[in-house]
Amino acid sequence: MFSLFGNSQEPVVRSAEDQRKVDAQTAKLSLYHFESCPFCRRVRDHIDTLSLNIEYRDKRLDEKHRLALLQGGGSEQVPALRIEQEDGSVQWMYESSDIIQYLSAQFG
Ligand SMILES: N[C@@H](CCC(=O)N[C@@H](CS)C(=O)NCC(=O)O)C(=O)O
Repeated sequence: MFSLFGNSQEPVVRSAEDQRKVDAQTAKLSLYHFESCPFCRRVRDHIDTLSLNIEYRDKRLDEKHRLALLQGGGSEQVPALRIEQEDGSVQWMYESSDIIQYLSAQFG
């Protein structure tokens, strides 16, 4: 069960070196969202708790992001995580629970 009112967990603290490594990995990720979406907020809260620097792309504020989401991922539903792989291929992950699980497994 999740709260619509955010979470109060303390953010992860890493050494500067470790954070640099994580930042290099998260540079390949972007979160498509919009501000008032409760599922998006849940993912953003988790990103904050994991101290991840992930670019946010608001599909309501920027038509280019909405189109990229629709054309790339096949659906306008948010949250959606865009994952660019080492070989340049792109994967789209929908469902807040899956995104949270993925981020925890990678960076938790
Ligand atoms: N089960 C999904 C639900 C996501 C969802 O319902 N998102 C809404 C916004 S809060 C949405 O994208 N609706 C379609 C739309 O806005 O185009 C999840 O947990 O991520």
